[in-house]
Amino acid sequence: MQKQSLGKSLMVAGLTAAALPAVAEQQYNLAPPVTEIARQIYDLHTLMLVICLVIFVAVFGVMFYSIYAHRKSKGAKSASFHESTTVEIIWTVIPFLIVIGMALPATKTVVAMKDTSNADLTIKAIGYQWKWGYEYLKGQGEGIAFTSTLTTPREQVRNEAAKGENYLLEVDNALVVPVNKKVRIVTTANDVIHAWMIPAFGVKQDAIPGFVRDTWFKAEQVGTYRGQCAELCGKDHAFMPIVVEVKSEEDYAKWVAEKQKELLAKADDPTKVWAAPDLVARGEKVYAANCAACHQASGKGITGAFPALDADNVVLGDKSDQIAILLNGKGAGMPAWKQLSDVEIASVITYTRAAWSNQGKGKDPVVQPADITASRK
Ligand code: HEC
Ligand SMILES: [Cu+2]
Repeated sequence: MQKQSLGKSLMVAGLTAAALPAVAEQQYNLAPPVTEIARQIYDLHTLMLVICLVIFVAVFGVMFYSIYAHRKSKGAKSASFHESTTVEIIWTVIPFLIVIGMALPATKTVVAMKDTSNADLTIKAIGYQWKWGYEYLKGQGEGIAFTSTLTTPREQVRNEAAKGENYLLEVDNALVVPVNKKVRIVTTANDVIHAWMIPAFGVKQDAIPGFVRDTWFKAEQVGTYRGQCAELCGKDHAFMPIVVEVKSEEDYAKWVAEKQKELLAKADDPTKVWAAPDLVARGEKVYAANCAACHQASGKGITGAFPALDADNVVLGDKSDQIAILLNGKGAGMPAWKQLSDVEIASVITYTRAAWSNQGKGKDPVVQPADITASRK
């Protein structure tokens, strides 16, 4: 198949090249397939084209031959086969066979496209005006969520700057998936209908508000693949591309680990000012995991071994004293907890100040992560 530059042909047609991306290769043929389904679509496309071409040549060949060879000036007399049953049967049966011959393989592929069972990884793709949101629902990377927004600068759009290589096909956070794994994409939308399309995967699925649709792909090659929203969705329809990075299994695992760490850190932003109920809720978990073994869930401790934190002077006193004990430990029995994050320490302190009979009695009822950060120095 030829790869002719669209830019070149438009220039021949008298259009200026300035309106076109300078580098991006534009071609007539389908994108080179990277999945089994895309390959089947590609082959079907070629098969149909060849069938159409053969029919075209046969029909027009016979027609032009007849016009030429049996022309009136040569004294041709027209044959008369009006109402010939044989001819009518032939021109009914042959097209019927052709249609069946085309429909059978096409149906097989369509059925395979719809089979989203036994996926290794399930990702929800949410269409927004005008960006994509991704949530890893099931499989390796579960819990990861982010949005993916166009990064092409507007100057390039307004022709105030030269267009980059991936003009309008680049995003801040690409969807990352492992190679050779069946990835199920569940689509939905937040506002209007969008569509999730990656031509190289042979995937195009509408994302409809209030509905859930799905599709799948199994990319066979590591690389970066690009697509666009394929349903007219408003003024920035052309500005919400889709970028998928297919990584080796190892690199994917690395990416997942990094992403999960990042998300944890973000959830625990120590510079954020937390609402008291959030700190208490978080602190309750930290307490159960780290403190209850000695100080007991009731906060009453064990007489002679572990002091009660319920109605305890330190817990009801200045926050700085309690922070110091948590960071440095106390005596022989109370270990230092400096390995906990600032958010964890602040929340567990806030929890002890709000739990049991301590509620509303102490001096500093809420301790923020920033207090811990300051005390560590
Ligand atoms: C291994 C047992 C143990 C664990 C676990 C433990 N503590 Fe303690 N804690 C102690 C002991 C023992 C003391 C008393 C130390 C002393 O008086 O010298 C103490 C003292 C304290 C005090 C000071 C109480 C006072 O009256 O002086 C606070 C506050 C405290 N712990 C909070 C916590 C918190 C919060 C956690 C969880 C992050 C925790 N402790 C985990 C054993 C433990
Ligand atoms: Cu859209």
